[in-house]
Amino acid sequence: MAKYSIFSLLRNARDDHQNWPRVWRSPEPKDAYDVVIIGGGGHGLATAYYLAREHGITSVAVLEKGWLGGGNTARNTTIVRSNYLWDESAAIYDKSLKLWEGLSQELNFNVMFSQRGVLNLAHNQHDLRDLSRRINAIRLNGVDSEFLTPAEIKAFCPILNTSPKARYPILGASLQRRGGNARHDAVAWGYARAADARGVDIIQNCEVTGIRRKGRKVVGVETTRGVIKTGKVASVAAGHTSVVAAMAGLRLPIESHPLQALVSEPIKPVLDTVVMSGLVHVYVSQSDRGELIMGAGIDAHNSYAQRSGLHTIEHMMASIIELFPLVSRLRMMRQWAGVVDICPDASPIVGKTPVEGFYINGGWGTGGFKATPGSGWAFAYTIANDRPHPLNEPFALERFSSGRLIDEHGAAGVAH
Ligand code: FAD
Ligand code: PYC
Repeated sequence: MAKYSIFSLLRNARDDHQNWPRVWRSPEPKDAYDVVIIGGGGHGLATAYYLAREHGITSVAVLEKGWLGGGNTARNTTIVRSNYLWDESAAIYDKSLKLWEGLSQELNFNVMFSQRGVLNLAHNQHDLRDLSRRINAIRLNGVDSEFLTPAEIKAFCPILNTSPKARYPILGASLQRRGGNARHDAVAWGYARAADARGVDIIQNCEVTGIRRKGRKVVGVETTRGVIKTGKVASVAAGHTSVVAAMAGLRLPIESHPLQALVSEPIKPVLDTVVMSGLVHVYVSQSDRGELIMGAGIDAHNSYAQRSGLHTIEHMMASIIELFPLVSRLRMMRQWAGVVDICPDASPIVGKTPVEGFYINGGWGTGGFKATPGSGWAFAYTIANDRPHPLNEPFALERFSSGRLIDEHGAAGVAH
């Protein structure tokens, strides 16, 4: 792995970025691999890394139809937290949060993980009751969560409008101090570099167009760069989970929707936490560049178009100004969308499928960025051992026939 000193950084800067070493190789696809991963987002790359790191499986190809992290990994608003309601969710999201806490060191790549806290606001009695139920459930699972009064909220986040005269007054909030943000691209790049260094082939501009089966068993994939033989295919294709599953002959209980976000022009630091309000229906944090990053709910219609719309700007602006009057003076700079795959219970599908050798990791909906390390870690175990890890066992596809659903619509809060 390349080592960088301050001198090499200065020399490279003077070279106008010429002669920089490649951070990962760009190999031609081989004829066969032990494992083929479809999708070079954070989850796919993390899966490849942990396959190599934890299980010694290095004959792995990550096939990405576009560029690394160009999907939802690069389109999300980077909120990381583990304040979920049910035990199964707490276990996998908090495993992920613990991995986030050591990720920059683990990958030797600064993923800019910042534990600035995540506030969830309550605006009425119903919100308050729901909040206290959640705080208790979360703490029973050993995950940090605390209640803040309006005065404590004002001290923690002074620019919030905590006036009792507000149209939607803030009556309290839950705070997860260990939550926060990370730099989305860096997560993809860090995992890519570390996986590549362990021998994983990362192949961009290579779309999987078909999955070859012999009876009930997977034997390979068809791609825009030829056929690749393999006994194990792992789909990690957020936004297109159902499309890829259909190639293996499976129909999934997933709906795909656009989810939009936008950023303001950069301003001086004013917000050093993440604020979410399910009722006023907006969430916001400030990036290191100074932009306010905002989002709200999914578009109601199903679509594979990554297109944004005027109605969302209007909705988000009305909501954000209710909470933060100072935003009324700000100009908005960029708006975009990603396509999110949502299961009926708003929890993901991570595990084996009825097709031998075909594994699915998808349906993370609006909240999978935070799960990237934990999801990759558990999924790699599942692929390596051909059986689920206890962390992802509850998230099996069979739950939609057994009825053991894990309803986390409430934890998505703003986004659904
Ligand atoms: P992706 O990064 O989308 O990777 C999947 C890859 O598969 C893509 O690069 C795609 O090109 C590739 N692919 C698809 N089909 C094929 C094929 N046939 N062949 C080859 N490659 C293929 N989550 C949070 O936790 N916190 C947030 O604050 C948050 N905010 C969000 C805001 C927005 C606007 C959006 C859209 C999502 C947000 N999410 C958030 C959700 C989060 O982004 C996703 O759950 C997560 O990034 C999914 O990661 P991934 O690696 O699975 O997906
Ligand atoms: O999961 O925290 C989240 C989230 C916020 C916005 C979109 N997803």
